Amino acid sequence: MRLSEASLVRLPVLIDRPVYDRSRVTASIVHLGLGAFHRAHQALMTEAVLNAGDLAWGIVGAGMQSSGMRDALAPQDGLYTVAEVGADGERLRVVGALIDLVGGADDADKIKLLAKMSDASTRIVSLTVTEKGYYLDLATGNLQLHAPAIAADLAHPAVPKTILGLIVYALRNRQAAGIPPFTVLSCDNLPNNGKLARAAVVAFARQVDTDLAAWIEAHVCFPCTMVDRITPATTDADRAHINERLGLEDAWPVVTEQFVQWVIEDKFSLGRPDWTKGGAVFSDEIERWESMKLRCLNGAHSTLAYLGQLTGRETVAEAMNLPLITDLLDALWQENRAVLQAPHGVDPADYIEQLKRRFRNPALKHRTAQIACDGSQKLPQRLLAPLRERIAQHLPSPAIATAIAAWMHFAVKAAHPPGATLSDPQAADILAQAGKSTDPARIVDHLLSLAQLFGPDLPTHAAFRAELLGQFIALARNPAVATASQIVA
Ligand code: CS2
Repeated sequence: MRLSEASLVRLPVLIDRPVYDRSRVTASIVHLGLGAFHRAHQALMTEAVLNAGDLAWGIVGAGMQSSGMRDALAPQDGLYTVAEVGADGERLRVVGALIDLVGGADDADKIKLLAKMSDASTRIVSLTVTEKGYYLDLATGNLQLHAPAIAADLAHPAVPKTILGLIVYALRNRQAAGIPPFTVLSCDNLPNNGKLARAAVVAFARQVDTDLAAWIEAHVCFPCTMVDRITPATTDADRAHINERLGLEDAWPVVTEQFVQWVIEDKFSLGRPDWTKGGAVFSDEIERWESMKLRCLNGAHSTLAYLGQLTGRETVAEAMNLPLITDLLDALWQENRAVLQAPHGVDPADYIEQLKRRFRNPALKHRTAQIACDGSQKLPQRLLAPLRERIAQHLPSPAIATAIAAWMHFAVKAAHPPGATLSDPQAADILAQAGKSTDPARIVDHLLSLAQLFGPDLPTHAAFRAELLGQFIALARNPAVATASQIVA
């Protein structure tokens, strides 16, 4: 029997479920990018608000790419299970915060979504669309005006498909109807995510109507947030195990760790839920929280993912058993700490010890291949930002250089033999550069020439280039690391 409102009574008593009347909840948050992460993080914090009796904050969840999530959850009345797992067991809860679901990529879905966003009932539009969903050139901060999806949204305002088109056209409808704007809440792993979201939205709006762009700049709030919860893609084994415990069928449960953190800048124009009920923190120190998390957690994750891929480690926990990787992570954290401004009250040493425990979580099957995706979108804020700060202080960065070299080997392996794929929005450019030569110095120079990734400064920095090349060659010669056999090192 399927999990649903009607079947909730059959759940084993120890499994948490909504304690509020879902039919009385108002749908005032539209969430774009309905994946596992949102459901394990912001939706769960919102569930705590609803459970505490404030029914003004239900979520309408929208998948941006496909209707898969809606098709899985609609027959369940939007209900789904979160399994929080750790070495000492697991806790299951059924979450009711998603009170409506709007489709996928079809025109009809997007028209419905635009209408809901334009409606006065929508007070917050939150986002988890990954780095590439903002269509920003991360090296320059410019909007990718020529990206086909952006060009299509500028040409077809009635059926926008990107977050930028949806937000700008919904705000235009609201402005025309005299409805105040919603707050745009970015929950993606980008530094100053609210500021980047604002820059992308305003740049898109300028192409539509400069008055509208000015109105957005003057009236729309874009709070910054730091989000953290390691949430791998759900596997069939997860599904089978959870369904057995539920005694009901949940088509798309979420498995996540026990740790959760959400730090939010308190800047909302139409009110907000009291997410502190779920453990969130409102703070003015977002930049420090974000950069510590992006560099220490995500930077280590990417390092571990590329080296894990090169050493045949399928999961993060497996990679944490390899001294080659853990030694490198220790060195990487040292390099980060030298330029880190931690939030007040946080001891970076404790934070890093906690990260090690989280990465070793034996109950999470977090695939290195998943984290290795979209490197071009992740390296700038995770590895290149601390690198640039160290360069400015004339400090060498062998660990960061090794991490970048590991990404380069990962790209070269994907380019040999030609025809292989790389999951990255810039795959074509990366593979073209990675496949041009078999000589280490040339490979490093070709890949460094990717200006959207490395900017104008890094390729011309002789000391950094030498450090990177040295680490690239060292990895090619390391017998534990399987690099492309074509490389003549
Ligand atoms: C990971 C993140 O896939 C990735 O790039 O580094 O999704 C990471 O698990 C989360 O940011 C943890 O909060």
